Amino acid sequence: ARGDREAAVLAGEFSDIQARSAAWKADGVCSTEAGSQPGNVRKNRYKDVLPYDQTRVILSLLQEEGHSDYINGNFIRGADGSRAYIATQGPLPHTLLDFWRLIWEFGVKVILMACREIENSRKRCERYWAQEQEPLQTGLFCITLVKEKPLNEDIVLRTLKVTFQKESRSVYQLQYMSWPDRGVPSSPDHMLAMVEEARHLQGSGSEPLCVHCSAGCGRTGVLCTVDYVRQLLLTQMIPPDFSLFDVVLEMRKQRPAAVQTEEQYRFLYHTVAQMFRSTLQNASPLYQNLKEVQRPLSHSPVHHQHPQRPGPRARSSTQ
Ligand code: PTR
Ligand code: PTR
Repeated sequence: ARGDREAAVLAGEFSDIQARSAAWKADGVCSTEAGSQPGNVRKNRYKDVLPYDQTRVILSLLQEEGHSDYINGNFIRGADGSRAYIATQGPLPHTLLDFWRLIWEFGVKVILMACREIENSRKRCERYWAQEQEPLQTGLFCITLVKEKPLNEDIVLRTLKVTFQKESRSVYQLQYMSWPDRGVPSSPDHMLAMVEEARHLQGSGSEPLCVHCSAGCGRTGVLCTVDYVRQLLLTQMIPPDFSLFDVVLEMRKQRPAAVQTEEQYRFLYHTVAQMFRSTLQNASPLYQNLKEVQRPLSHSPVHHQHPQRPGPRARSSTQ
């Protein structure tokens, strides 16, 4: 019965999130002008997933050479308020160059990829990385594969060398191979390992992580949220009124459909609960105050007090 209640609460929260996202679009808080411009329409993988103007990534590199500033991607703020993530779609054949302009311009060191090139017999992402003996050239960028190895059964780690105008940089790519779109990974552990490895590779740099799947929404939103909460836990910055609901809502305000399905929201809830538990198990005295915030992970205990709740109509979907 507890599980049923929990599922009902999470379903209610998720439908609130969807109602709020829809309202932001309707009243222009989140607009999608740039993505609808005639020259940009064909750069969107899915015509119903356009980046919000308010947070969209604007490219300047190579603009003078006549390339546009547009890519279907959004900045998402991290736990410390900085531009911690770039959430973007899996590149198309004709946006490969834009993708590498983005990686280069924003100094991205680590790319997290949560889809495969082909899923359900449909192309989901153009291969933008190189294979052994097969460098990839796009515009002035040359990409070679330095190393490829499994991180665990679900994840591959590639080390790429990217050269642009005589300068070379290493870029790491972690690809989650078995996470169905609209679905969830089979367990949180490998995904958590992916996020940990990404942060390890990132080192002390403050460049954004580039996170993408096919649309750059559902799975991408899950990964960004997990990393966000991990950073909160690591820096011991869990706010007293922490709620997953608020974190996901913030993601949604910055990238359309971030965390796309109720199942993904439920999965996140359990993953985050697990992260809190293991933090507490390894608790140093400094973490003791976290015991206070472990319970109200879900927003519902203070449902009626939230100042920005949608009206009772949205809430009644919980019943
Ligand atoms: N129009 C597409 C759809 O059929 O749902 C857009 C879409 C595709 C949205 C995949 C999300 C998708 O999942 P993800 O963001 O995890 O790639
Ligand atoms: N085409 C997909 C779907 O309908 O499920 C993807 C999608 C979902 C696109 C939701 C946009 C969405 O908007 P919102 O952010 O309001 O949920």
